[in-house]
Amino acid sequence: MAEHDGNPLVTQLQTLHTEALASLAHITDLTAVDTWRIDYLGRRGALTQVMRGIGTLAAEQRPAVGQVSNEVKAALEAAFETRVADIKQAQLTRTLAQERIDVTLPGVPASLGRVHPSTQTLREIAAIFSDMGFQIFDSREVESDLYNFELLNMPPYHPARDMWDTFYINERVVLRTHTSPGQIHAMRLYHPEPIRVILPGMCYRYEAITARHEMMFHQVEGLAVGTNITMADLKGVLVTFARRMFGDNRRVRFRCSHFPFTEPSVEVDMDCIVCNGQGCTICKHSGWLEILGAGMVHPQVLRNGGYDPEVFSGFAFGMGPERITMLKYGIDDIRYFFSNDLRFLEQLS
Ligand code: FA5
Repeated sequence: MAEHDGNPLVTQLQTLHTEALASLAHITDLTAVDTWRIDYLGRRGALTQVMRGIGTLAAEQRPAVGQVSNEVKAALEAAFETRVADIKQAQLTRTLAQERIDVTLPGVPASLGRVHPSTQTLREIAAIFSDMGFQIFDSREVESDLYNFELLNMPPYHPARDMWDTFYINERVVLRTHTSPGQIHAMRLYHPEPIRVILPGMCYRYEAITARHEMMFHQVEGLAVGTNITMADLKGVLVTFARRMFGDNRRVRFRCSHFPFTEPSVEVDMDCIVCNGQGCTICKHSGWLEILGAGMVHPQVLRNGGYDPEVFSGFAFGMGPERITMLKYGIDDIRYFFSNDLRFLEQLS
């Protein structure tokens, strides 16, 4: 460039070159370096401004000054590229130093899905009854008032309806409060053949949630209809169930009760698994824990299902798998089942 000294444009270009390189040397981040590029090399940048002056020179001066300006431009562009590469490299070095991976740290365990405790109990119950010849019958969760109450011997305004606090969809449709309406569906489907089914499923009650009561819980209904079925069959089936579910030495007792759809009706207790019948806080010092409601199918219910009560008889029972799981594993609050707390769910699988 020395041969062009004296031309004011060349001097300007040389000054610009020195200044630009000096300011680039202080830049350490990518945003600032881009601003530098716009300031010096952009369409309205300092170099472009100076280069515009070339047009005003005498024709014979233009090629030489033009060449100088191109050299300055190429030098600044190269300096820019080098600076960007340096900044990126410095950033990478910093990141690598800061985010060093400690390969000796323990890995993050992969969480595996599990079967929900209620489903496990439902499967266990189903396996026990299937060994006794019961098949699974699925019934609907949204029921008519007719099936949930009337055909089970509870006409409108019958006081026994108060036993089941009900979610009404409308005047005639409810969320089933128990699995018993499935009895009528099964009977109407199979009559006059004999029946041996269990009906597992979700039930809903409009009641206050407590440690023993949920609004949404499972039940497993059992129903056997045939000729010569007696209370002894019911007892045999339920004692077998209790011993398979809770252990061979379990004692079971039948207590008088009342359900409008069974006659006679019983509630079935098992000796307390916590204190072995000695009396403790879990069994309220009675030595016994209630496990289900049951009875002989009421003649009117048999009739509603299409069976002649003079020829057919049957037994039915209804149990709550969550309560059974609570008894089996000493769980003191039913709310754990549907609150999705992994600390609870992981303990039971
Ligand atoms: C009934 O629902 C009758 N349908 C059972 C029955 C069937 C009797 C066939 C005779 C013949 P109960 O309301 O007692 O009965 O409920 C039966 C079981 O469901 C209870 O023993 C309990 O284990 C469970 N259960 C009832 N209400 C709740 C609730 N709010 N939360 C959790 N489990 C419940």
